[in-house]
Order: sequence, then C-alpha cells, then structure tokens
Amino acid sequence: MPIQNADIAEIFSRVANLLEIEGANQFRVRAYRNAARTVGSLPRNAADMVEAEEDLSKLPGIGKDLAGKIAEIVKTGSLDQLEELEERTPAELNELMNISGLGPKRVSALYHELGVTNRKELKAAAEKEKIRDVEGFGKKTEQSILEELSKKEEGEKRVPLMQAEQRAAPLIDYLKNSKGIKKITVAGSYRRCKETVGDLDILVTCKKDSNVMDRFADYEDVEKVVSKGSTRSTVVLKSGLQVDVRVLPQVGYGAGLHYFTGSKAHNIAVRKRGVDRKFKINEYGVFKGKERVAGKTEEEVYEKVGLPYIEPELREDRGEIEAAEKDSLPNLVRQKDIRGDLHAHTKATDGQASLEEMAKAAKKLGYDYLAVTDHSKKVTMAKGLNESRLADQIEEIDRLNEKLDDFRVLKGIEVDILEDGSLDLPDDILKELDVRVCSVHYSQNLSRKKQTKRVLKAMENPYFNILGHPTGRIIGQREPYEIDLEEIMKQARENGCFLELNAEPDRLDLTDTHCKMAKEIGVKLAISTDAHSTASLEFMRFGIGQARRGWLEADDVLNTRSLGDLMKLLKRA
Ligand code: DGT
Ligand code: CA
Ligand code: CA
Ligand code: ZN
Repeated sequence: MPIQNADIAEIFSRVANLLEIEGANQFRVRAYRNAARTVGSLPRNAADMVEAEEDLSKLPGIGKDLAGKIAEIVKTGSLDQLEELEERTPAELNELMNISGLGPKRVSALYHELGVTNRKELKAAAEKEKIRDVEGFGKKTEQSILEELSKKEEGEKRVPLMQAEQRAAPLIDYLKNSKGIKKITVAGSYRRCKETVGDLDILVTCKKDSNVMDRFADYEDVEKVVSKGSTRSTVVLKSGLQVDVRVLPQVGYGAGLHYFTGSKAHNIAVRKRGVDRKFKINEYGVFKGKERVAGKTEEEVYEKVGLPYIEPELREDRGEIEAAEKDSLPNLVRQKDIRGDLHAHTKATDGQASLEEMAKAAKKLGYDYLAVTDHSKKVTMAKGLNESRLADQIEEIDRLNEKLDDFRVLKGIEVDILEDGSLDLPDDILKELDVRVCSVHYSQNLSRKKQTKRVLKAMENPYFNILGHPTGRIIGQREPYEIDLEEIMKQARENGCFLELNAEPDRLDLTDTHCKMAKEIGVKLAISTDAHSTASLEFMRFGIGQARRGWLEADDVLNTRSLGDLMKLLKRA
C-alpha cells in the first residue's frame, strides 16, 4: 500500500513539534505545520503525484525544499531529518502532546525544567506536585494532567471474565438474529476462560448475503466503530470493551477457531510442529503447498500435527503440547462433577438470603450438599457469629436437614485466622461443625515470613479444614498478600488440610498457576463460590474455568466427592 497523505502529515507535524521543543525559529516551525495541514487535506494522494512527477512545489505553502521531503517520504517511508531530530530530542515527547492541555510549548517547558520525557515521568512529576511550580502551569493544570493520564490508563484495563460475559451474551443473541448466520462463537482469552480479557474476539460463519457486519455496527451498545469491513470489523462498546467480529469461510472454520482462540504462544508452538511436517498452518486452514489439506474442525488441525485435541483452557504453551504428545493430557474437571459448595454466607452475617433459601437454591443446582460458613465474631462489619449465635445456627441447620430430602446442609464457619495464628473461635464449638473454612481478613500486610508462619500455625489446629481465599487478592483492586504458598500447600498435604479456589469472579483466588502447583504438590482444592446470595451460587462456573486452566481433574477437587467420602476427608486424625 502506498504511503498515505495522513502519514506524511504526521511526519511533518512531528518535525514541527520537536523543532519547537528545541526552541527553533518560529517561522521554520510554522512552515512544517502548514505543510502538514496542506498535505493532510489534499484531494489526491501525494504519492500518486510524486509517481506522476508532478511539481509539488506549486502547492500552497510547499517550496522546493518541502517538495523534496515529500518525495523522500513517498520513496523511503521516512524522513532523515525527523530521525536526526529524534536522536537529539526524545521522540516520546510527541506522545505527550496528545494529552489534552499540553501543546509543544508546555511539553518543552516540562522537558527543559523537569526533564520529563514520557507519560510515566509526567505522572510522577504531577504526583510529586512539581508541575505547579513550572512557569505557565498551576495547581489546576497539574490536577487535570493527572486526570487525563488516569483516563487513558483505564482505557487499557483488562475486564474480569464475568463482566466480559455480561457484555458478550446479549451481543451474541443480537448477532444470531442477523440474516444468513450459521455459526457464532467467542474465541480468544474468553474461550480460554482467562480470569480477565483484553477484548472479545467473535467468530462467525454465514451466507454470502449476510448483514451481520451492518447489524454489528448498529448495535445499540456501540460507542465507536473503529473499522468496518466484510470480513473483519472492530467496535468499542460504551463500557470501553473492544469487540472484533471476523467472518470465516466455512471450510477453514476449525483453523480460524484454533488461530483466534490462541493463545499466541500455543499457536506458535502448533505452527512450528506444522512446519516440521511441511504444513503451513494459518487462520484459513492447514496447507501443503497451495492445497488446503485440513481445517474444517480444530480436531483436524491437531491431527495434522500429530496431537490429540487440546482443551482451550490448556492452550497457554505451559506444557500442554508435551503432555499431548505423550498422550497424558489431564481429563479436566467439569461443572457436572461438582457435588456441592463448601463456602456460603446467610443473613445471619453478611449474606442476603436465609439458610433455607440458600439450601434450596443449592439443591436446585443439583448439588447433594451445601456448607453454610458464616463469618466469625472478629468480622464485626459482617455481624460475625460468636459461640452462642453459632450454636443457634447449628440447631437451625439440624431442624432444616430434617425437612430436606436427598440433601444435606453442612454445619460450617468461615473462621478468622488471627494474627498470632490462632482461630477466632474456641475448639469447643469448632468441633461441633462439619467443616471449617479458615481465612485471613485482618493484618494482611505482614511480611511474607510472618504471614506464612501465621497460616502454618493455624493449620496445626485439628479443626482447620480449608484455607479460604488463600492470597486475599481482589482482581484490579487489591494485591495478593505476601505468603509462601508452596510451603503452605506442602504442609496442608501433610496435615490433611485443603486450600480453597474461591470462585467469586473478582477473586478467583487461587490463580491458574497456583492450581497447577497444588496438583503437582498433591493437595486437593475446594472450588467454592463464597456466595452471599442465592444467585451467586452460580459463580461455580468461573471457579471451574480457573481450575481447568490449572489442569485440575475431578479427583483433584474436594467437592467432587460424595457426601460420605467428603465427611471422611474432613475428619483429621
Ligand atoms: P486478550 O484479548 O488480551 O485477553 O488475549 P487474546 O488471547 O484474546 O488475544 P487477542 O485478542 O490479541 O488475539 C486473539 C487470538 O488471536 C490470540 O489468542 C491468538 C491469535 N493471535 C493474535 N495475534 C497473533 C499473532 O501475532 N500470532 C499468532 N500465531 N496468533 C495471534
Ligand atoms: Ca481477545
Ligand atoms: Ca482481539
Ligand atoms: Zn472471607
């Protein structure tokens, strides 16, 4: 593709910016700005004019010198003068001028006075309140620079999988109603069940006369159409989430699905195996020379490179290719393997539903059991239970269990692990329970050594069953606390304790790699929703996705056990 007028204009305006920052003569600076404007608004391609040897110096504001530079850009794609300038003055300064309120004069001042050359340094300077003291700036400008910077950062944020799901589901329903639609799937990190997604990659097969791209651009939740074509369109939704739609040919659908499911690292590894076997693999199919030899299904793609089908959650190039080669891929845990939920709250503390409502909702999901694990007294904000209120709840559960057929409410607690490693309730009452989830809620900022010691100490208590949300992280909001999980997992295995994979979509605590670590160490995980309402019992699926990304099989998961087997595993020696 020949160079566009906009590209030439961009080069000239960069030259003007850098000249101005250097303090060059104002007339020179203006000459480049004018040239940028002239070329940017030409009715014809400057590249074509150069090709036809037309005299560009006849254009308004373009002299012989600039005409020569246009020809240079058209022929080489770049301008020596700009490269020289960029050697003298940081090129990143140009990016700073996109921040509203900052023109070349101000960027020049920030550069010369404070040595600011990029966004990061600009942010640091604003945070240290240094900008307000530069001539021509003030407190207000400093504040608005900070606001501008954080707005841009938010635009680059990844979205938790559940939020992506809430955007994707109605959009898919809407697109399904387009003319001539055959298949429609969300690929990318979404299909791999990654805990956060950068954007949505929707794949479609359809008849020739389909209006799917028109409908997509017209979707009411669209903020901006970035590009629109017959095989690929991109929009940004009002929430800021970007969505790509690609129309794939039916014959190569499997290859396209494979390519756009990723991950990129997995694709590269598969493609390399293709090369070794003299196949070319891309998003359109598997080719030998020019001939398409496979690609209708993903299975076909894998078969051509000598591998069995690999589940999307495993496709991260973290050993799945090698495992597939040895035919030792895990048989991943599925939602239907789950027999119950081991972490849920009721109205007695900070839940929204009653004991009975929670039990009935869990039964309706097809479960055999639900552990009710309200908070302990330390968590005053959630009206945590003391011994006597817990004793009351135990009786209430006994009465409820008599009414329920083929279902068991387990007596439980989410008991706080105090800073010294003791538990927030005495053994006398803990021993009356079926299951104890033990969690850190306070003093999260201890050193790694102290935090690890605290939890190890707690696990010595014979009533410690499951370590709740083991790192305490909240995605995008709170960092995990410092803790040596490997040591904790090893000790848990020795003591007959378990770790939780908290399925709450903002927690997903443990991460996928932690899950894999647990499997390798040989400690079982409880996948639990930490439900605070009947609806959130359905968060189980996010936990399952994360567990699958961590290679877990049904046997690695505590709550795939029947009630009888579970009770045995919860009894420590
Ligand atoms: P995200 O959106 O950041 O959460 O992650 P993905 O995995 O959805 O990445 P995205 O949306 O950039 O691209 C979707 C898939 O397309 C990606 O998983 C693999 C494939 N893909 C994208 N770029 C490349 C590439 O340069 N090479 C290869 N082999 N595959 C690519
Ligand atoms: Ca994506
Ligand atoms: Ca994408
Ligand atoms: Zn908790």
